[in-house]
Amino acid sequence: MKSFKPIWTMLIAALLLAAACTDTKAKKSSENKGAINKSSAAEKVYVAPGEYDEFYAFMSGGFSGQVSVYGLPSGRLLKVVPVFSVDGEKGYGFNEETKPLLETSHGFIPWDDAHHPELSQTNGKPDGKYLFINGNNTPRVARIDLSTFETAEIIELPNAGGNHSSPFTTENSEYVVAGTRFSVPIPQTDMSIADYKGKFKGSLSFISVDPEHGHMDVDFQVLMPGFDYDLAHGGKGKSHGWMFFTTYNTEESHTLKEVNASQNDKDYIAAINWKKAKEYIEQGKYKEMDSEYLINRYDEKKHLAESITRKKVRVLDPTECPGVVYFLPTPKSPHGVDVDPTGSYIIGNGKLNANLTVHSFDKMIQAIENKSFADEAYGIPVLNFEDVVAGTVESGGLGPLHTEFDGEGNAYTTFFISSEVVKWKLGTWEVLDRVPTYYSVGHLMIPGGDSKEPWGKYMVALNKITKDRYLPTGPELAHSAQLYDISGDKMELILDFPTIGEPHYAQAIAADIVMNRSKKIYPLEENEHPHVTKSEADARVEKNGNEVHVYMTTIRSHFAPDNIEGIEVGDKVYFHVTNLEQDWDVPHGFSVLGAQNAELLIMPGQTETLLWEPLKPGVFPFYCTDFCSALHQEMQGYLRVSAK
Ligand code: CUK
Ligand code: CUA
Repeated sequence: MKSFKPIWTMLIAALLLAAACTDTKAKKSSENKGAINKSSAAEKVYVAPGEYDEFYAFMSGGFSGQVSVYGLPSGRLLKVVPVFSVDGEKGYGFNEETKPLLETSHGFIPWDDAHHPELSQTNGKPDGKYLFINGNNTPRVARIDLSTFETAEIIELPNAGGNHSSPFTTENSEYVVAGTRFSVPIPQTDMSIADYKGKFKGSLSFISVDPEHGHMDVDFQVLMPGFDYDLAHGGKGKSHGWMFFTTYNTEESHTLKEVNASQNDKDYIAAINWKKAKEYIEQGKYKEMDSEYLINRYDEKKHLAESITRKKVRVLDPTECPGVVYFLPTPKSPHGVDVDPTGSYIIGNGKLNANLTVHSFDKMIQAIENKSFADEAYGIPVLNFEDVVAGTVESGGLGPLHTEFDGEGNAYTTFFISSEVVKWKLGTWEVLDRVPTYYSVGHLMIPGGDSKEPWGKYMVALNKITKDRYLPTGPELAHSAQLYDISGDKMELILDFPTIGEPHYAQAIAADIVMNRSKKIYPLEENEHPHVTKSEADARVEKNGNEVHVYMTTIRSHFAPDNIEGIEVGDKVYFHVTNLEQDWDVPHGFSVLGAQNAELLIMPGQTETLLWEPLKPGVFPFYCTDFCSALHQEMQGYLRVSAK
């Protein structure tokens, strides 16, 4: 209990200060707007009409459950990819093909809180194949295929109470990790919340990614003490084979009323030797636990998602598997944990601290070899802080959260409370530069900035609060991204642009890597959808009791069939619409008056299904909802519904 009061007072002071800072900054911003060299900034972000951006940036949508895709440096919004949300624009979560993606062991859940996008990697570099993103609430990890920019898979996590420290990847995406946010009873059981301490548990999931198809599955979990697990990042280079997670609430408090969760002066960074864990798995030193979870995969040939139910998961107990987990004491509720491009330094940002703690991977290995342990926590060795710390950055800021790297030996850290980004030097720990952000920056992103070979050049601050930066839009304002040129010694703010939802984290990659993999059409001859119609001659209506299947085709600019009769009130009508086009950028849409399920948006060569249940007799029009040609407005038809 020693530091209970001071920490609590400090927390309040910090929050008050945050409010004060935001207020003064808000007033200052209009003055500050003049401080920007407008013509030089404009030139740096200007992408001439018809030209492409240099980078793709992928931003999490937070509580929107989506990912948004921007071009950098222009800040132009290119696409919104629905992941954990339904999206009427694309029919995602409404058509029969994508509904299974949102199934969980708790039923159909068309929402989640998406925090961290992470690009798949090859040799420690983003390879442009996939983008992973976590669902924080009902613990899930999604994989977006970057050849189609569509959600290809969503896996649920067993034995987890939320999923925040996720989905960070190893050097070759051998694993994508997911640490529980909250500890819960594992296995789940009905018990008193007050008995949390010592009884609740955490889990860290190691999700394997099949190199050929990208298919995910939970390879194994490491069962952990009942702390909260906040963020993670993979080792690289010399530290490849390790994964680092921050923890907080090592007091195992179940209520904030007593503010117990910030009582300890130091929490831990958990260092997991996953290569060693894998050896234990191969030796069979795991327990198989009953725990149900779903894997929902979209099959690109069948144009259809299917759910697979798993009933068991392999679990490692670190007390029975020595060498897998070590705790590195880290001051003041570490939030972000980031590993520099050489893999030598592990940076833990204690969010209630002003200084940054940098641990040395080499020193950590040395201490482990010397068996120089300070203590243990639930049978897990705790290293001596002095044995592992490489340095401290005296930042002069408040509320450090996240760090990224430019590949030139510099690190950039966000400070949420003092609303700024601080640039500092790895190895000497000296502060080189600082810039204000508007306001309350959370994560920041440098293209490739958490990989072995950052592209550098730009830094994007992802801000929670916009205040006076844009035209007001009622009580709710868009969150905001700010683009800084970091190619010189001084960071230079060059652009503000609004984001969709809360941009917790982002990733960016050189545009050509993704462009070269981007799909233009789905070949019609490869379409294996169970209800495909490959030519207009095969278009037809099949009625079986009260189930009607309409095998429909679209091509500029008509539907076949376009007059449908014989439907009765109470029927279930499935429109299986195949887009016969084989040209890039010619989707067709489909909807019908009274459709209970949004619309379809069908890509060239694809089949999608809309379920419609007519409730009234009459004649109902349907039409194409997506502009496709000069005759788009004529692309329509009629359905006749008779009383039963
Ligand atoms: S968290 Cu949002 S500022 Cu969910 Cu990555 Cu740190
Ligand atoms: Cu087809 Cu508009």
